[in-house]
Amino acid sequence: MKKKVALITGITGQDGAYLSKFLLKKNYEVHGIKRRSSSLNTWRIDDLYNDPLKSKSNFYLHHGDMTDSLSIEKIIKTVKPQEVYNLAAQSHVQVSFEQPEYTANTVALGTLRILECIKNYDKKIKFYQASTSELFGISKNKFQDEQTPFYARSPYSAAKMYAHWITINYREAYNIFACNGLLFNHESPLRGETFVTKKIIKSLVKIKFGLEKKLIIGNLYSKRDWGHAKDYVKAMWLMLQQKRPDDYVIATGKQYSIKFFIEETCKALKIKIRWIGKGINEKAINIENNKIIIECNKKYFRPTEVNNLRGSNKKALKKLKWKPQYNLKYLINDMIKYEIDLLKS
Ligand code: NAP
Ligand code: F7E
Repeated sequence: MKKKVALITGITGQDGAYLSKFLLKKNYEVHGIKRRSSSLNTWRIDDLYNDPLKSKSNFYLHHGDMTDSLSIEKIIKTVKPQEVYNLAAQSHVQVSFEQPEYTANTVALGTLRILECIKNYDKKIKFYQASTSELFGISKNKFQDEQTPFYARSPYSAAKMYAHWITINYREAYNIFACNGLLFNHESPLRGETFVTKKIIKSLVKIKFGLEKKLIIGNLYSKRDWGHAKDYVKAMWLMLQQKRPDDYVIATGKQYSIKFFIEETCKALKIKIRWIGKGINEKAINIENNKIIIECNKKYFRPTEVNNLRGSNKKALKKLKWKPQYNLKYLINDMIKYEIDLLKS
């Protein structure tokens, strides 16, 4: 049987790496768009690229950029994919306040560029859009689901809002099989270093081994619904295997604060801490040596924050038969193990 062909934008990112592995296991031919950078940006997928047994003829990379429609068009026409997973983005919420125009260009217009190419070149291509729980912003609902109203709280969220609606519009206007995955935060050992979970784990592991003195953090009290990226890429694929295109919330339904995530990481690393102070002066002391190891800094607070996210995965459970396999404890231990192995090597 002929192999299915998938094209992934953002293949060098966290989700791109997990999705590539997932699709290669399903015997897909996987193509990815990577942007040119002065230093190598393929460390997350080097094992796929270099391993001749797994990927000799199934894994290909192409230079392109979400801001450059010529490159996107050329790649889609050359690769002739049956499925396109649009994961590329300036994906950091705080950075989007510093680079709002670039964020909009990559995230909002980048999505339009791909959809327009699908519309003009081959309307049978199935399209997955990496939508996000950030669209819910300051929701008062205890759980956010597919019916919860949106409220953008950052340039990132506003750009993703455009991408979300243009995906729905191209589905309705041109009958394209286009789906939005409203994914809640998902993490892994391959998470980017400036996202809060990776930052906490990396820093506390180094503190444990005496290689760093302090973790400097922002808002301890925002709450997130954190899952494992391994689970979430499966949901992306499942959306494109359904009879009809639709939009789905992907979440665990559990919610924890940043402070709780720090406490659980400390427990796993056997670092005993005590919190002192309030607000921006809140700190954590290592009970064993009385040293301050965690401090807050205004620098990491956002102009507008999303305080409270918790998703309802009922629709995904029912229609996609998707269920998360990994809990927060597994996630933390998986991330810690990766950092320790990295230090050892
Ligand atoms: P990530 O690790 O930040 O990866 C982003 C990818 O986009 C990287 O491959 C990056 O390339 C690429 N990229 C950035 N700007 C580009 C441009 N102008 N042209 C081409 N490629 C570009 O993000 P992720 O965590 O894997 O997330 C994947 C997608 O899901 C993103 O769209 C994100 O916004 C969305 N999302 C993520 C979460 C989450 O919790 N992880 C939740 C909901 C939605 P470089 O490697 O060169 O930087
Ligand atoms: O922040 C707080 C921060 O940057 C989580 C992206 O993948 O998920 C991600 O966006 C929370 C926020 O992720 C620090 O204020 C405290 O409340 O890890 P984050 P995010 O903003 O939720 C969504 C679903 C996406 O779509 C995005 O692409 O943690 N926080 N102290 C901090 N955050 C960071 N980064 N650094 C801190 O020092």
